Amino acid sequence: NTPVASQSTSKIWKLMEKYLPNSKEAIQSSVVNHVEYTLAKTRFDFTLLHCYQAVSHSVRDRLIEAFNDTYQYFNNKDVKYVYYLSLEYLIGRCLQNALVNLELEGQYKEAMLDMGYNLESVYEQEVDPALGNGGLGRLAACFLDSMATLNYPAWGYGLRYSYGIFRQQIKDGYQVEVPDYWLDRGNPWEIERLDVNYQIKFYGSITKKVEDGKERTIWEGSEIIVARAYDNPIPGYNTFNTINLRLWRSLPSSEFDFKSFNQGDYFKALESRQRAEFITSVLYPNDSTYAGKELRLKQQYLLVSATIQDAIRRFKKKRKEWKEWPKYNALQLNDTHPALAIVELMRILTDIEGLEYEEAWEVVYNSFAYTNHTILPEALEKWGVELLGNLLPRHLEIIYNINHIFLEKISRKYPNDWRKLSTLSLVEEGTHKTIRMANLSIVGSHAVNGVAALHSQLLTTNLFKDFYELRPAKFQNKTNGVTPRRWIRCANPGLSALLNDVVGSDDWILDMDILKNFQKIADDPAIQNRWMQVKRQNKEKLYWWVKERCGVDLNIDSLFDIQVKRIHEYKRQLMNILYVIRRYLDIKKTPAEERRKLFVPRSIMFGGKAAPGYITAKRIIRLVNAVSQKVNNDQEVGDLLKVVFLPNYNVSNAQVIIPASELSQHISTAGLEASGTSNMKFVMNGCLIIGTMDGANVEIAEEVGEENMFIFGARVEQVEELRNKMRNSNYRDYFGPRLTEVCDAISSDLFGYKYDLDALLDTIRNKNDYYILGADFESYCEAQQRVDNLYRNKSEWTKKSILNSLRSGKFSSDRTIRQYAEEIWDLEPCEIPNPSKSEKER
Ligand code: OAK
Repeated sequence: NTPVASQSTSKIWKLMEKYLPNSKEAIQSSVVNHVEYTLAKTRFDFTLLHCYQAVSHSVRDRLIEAFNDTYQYFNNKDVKYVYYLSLEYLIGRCLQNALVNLELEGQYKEAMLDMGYNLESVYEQEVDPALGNGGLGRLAACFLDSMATLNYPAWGYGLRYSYGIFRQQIKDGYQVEVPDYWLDRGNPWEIERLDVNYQIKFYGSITKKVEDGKERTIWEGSEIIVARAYDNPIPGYNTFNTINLRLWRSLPSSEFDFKSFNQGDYFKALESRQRAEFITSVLYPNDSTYAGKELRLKQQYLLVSATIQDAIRRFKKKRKEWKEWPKYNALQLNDTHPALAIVELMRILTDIEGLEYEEAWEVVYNSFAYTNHTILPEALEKWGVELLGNLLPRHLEIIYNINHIFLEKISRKYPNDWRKLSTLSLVEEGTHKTIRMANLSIVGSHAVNGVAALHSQLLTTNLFKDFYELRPAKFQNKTNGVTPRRWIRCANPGLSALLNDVVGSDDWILDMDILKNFQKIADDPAIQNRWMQVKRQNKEKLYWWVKERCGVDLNIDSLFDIQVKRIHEYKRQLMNILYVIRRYLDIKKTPAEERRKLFVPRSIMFGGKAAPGYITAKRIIRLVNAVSQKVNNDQEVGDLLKVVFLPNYNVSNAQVIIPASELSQHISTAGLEASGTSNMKFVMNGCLIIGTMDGANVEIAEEVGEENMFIFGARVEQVEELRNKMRNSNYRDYFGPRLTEVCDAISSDLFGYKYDLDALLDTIRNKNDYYILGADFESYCEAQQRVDNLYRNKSEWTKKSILNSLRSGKFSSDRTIRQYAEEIWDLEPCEIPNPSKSEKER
């Protein structure tokens, strides 16, 4: 890092002070230049893929200008940063999003059309970076968009997995997982930072040394690898601010194999280099379940250690006192996955920087905050002490230390309360002793939040009750949100144009709450008509998508009824498909001439991935496909009922599916879905929800009005009692005849696959029906009847659709991020001056 001589610096500054112009000609020449000089393709022969790559590079050039200026400006202003730490980011495709946020989509569309390319086909060339499982990863991506848009000084930190979540194929009705090597055509968006590398240590031993009467601990790792930074610019909308998502990739370090090379074992040395690269190779494909594998712990520590080192390097450049750290840094833990960051910062402060334990704790405690994303017990991370102590011996020691000091305080406050002591402890005793990462996260953070009002309340009354009683002020709620840029502006251009006309500007993109002022349009027949036209166009797009991928011909006039999310028992896709069968049996029982009077034609679609080892979830997919095969080929039923499984649900497919949907299902057992975020996307896009009073559905009902949703099922307070009732009775008694008949039909082999499907049904027939499908089924059927009744009245349906959309303002992630910034991070926005329009229009 040799400084450049000041004279040449000013020369360079002169050369760099001009920004890329945005005229059609300038865009075209930058694209063509990239075809020739970046891709080394001839102008006379380049494919659509090359076109996508060149266009992306030309957009990236613009992002880089803004990105470098942004952090330079933040640095000059000496601002406080938030560091968002997450093992997952589901950012989705970048090109359209970047163009929309830079407000250049129109210019690029025209420039490309002039060169003979349709920009939408160019978009389709992009792979969807899928470095996450589901809700938690997508939330992180929405948050980055809002942090950039609202000009917050922020950094996202994560891992650059070579393989994202698997691609889901359906073969003979079963899910098949195909590896997602998403980088095989390169990634024009990322910037590899050859000069940003940090050493990461594993294993080894600790020694204690006494220096000047003070004990010092030295941890010597026996395996050393390197984490290298890959930067991904995240542009804000309607601002020049562009922030960074920094993803780490593991690489071998020269120190790592020094020994083996010296011992002359060449192949062994190469093997160990490959092991280092393997760490960031694969994303663990489990959603809300804990795997407990050493490789996963290595991933977590790599993220944590590299990020903390990076943050410290930045902090030290300003040479501030350690006690000033919390004034300049907020660290947000996206669930417990990066919780070791608390311990890593403690280790560096005490072992390396020489701070006293209490001083270090002040620094750590006041900068960290933790978000919980689930109360499912199977998701709670608990690392075995042997595993943790072997991989990170010093970290385990520090955890014991934190726990010791914490429990001492507890026993002073609650003498002889052994129950409290054992529930609050960071250590779970037993034959297999473990470290509870949630307890560590709570103890080490000054703020803890849930992701919807109901969820946050359940944290304080159930899962974290004792912690809440200890420090109630620490516990907060931050209801999730989603970005209207990707989920309306990009995904639903028709609706965006309509909203622009209604509002008279596109101000709603930054302020969704203003839509509330236009509720009177919901009754306007002309608007209703246009609203229906937009929905129909979106349905047509999905129609072709389904025809091409599933070979099913849907009736565009049928009600598009959709449930897309990870497949999980608590989300109750099983209840949905059992109802589909109920409907099928009812149609078959009805005389042909009465069928159309009694049943609204429906196209019921399911989509979502099952974790590869989750057998019950895979059987649910098998059942959906078995029903689909039977029903879709039944001539008698025709277009009254179609059932489709939409393969490989991901962000880019969601952008087609959500705007086309009319009814969407969010039907988890009350209390089990922390928030849900697709429910918000559906509502924004004018979709009606059939759902339980769970997660953010409760707040959606508050905003849009219960009369504009189809709410059913047991409330949270009733669930336990229903479970107890069922435990002592035969399933035939509490299922009732309608659900029993459905189960009997499946067991009679009506749909084939008897072995798998009986095993699936046994999860509700003989395993106590933990998710209370049996108890909620009748109320679900009634809600479905209300759906049919309303859909017959197009105008009433459309009115509710409009109101859903106009009242969804609360669920913009802009609102959520403002709350985090003000109530947890204590963070001020910092907007960089926008280079003048005249400069850019040259
Ligand atoms: C994933 C792994 C471990 C723990 C939680 C998750 C997760 O994805 N949780 C989901 O987070 C979303 C964002 O907060 C919520 O909307 C979902 O309800 C929740 O299941």
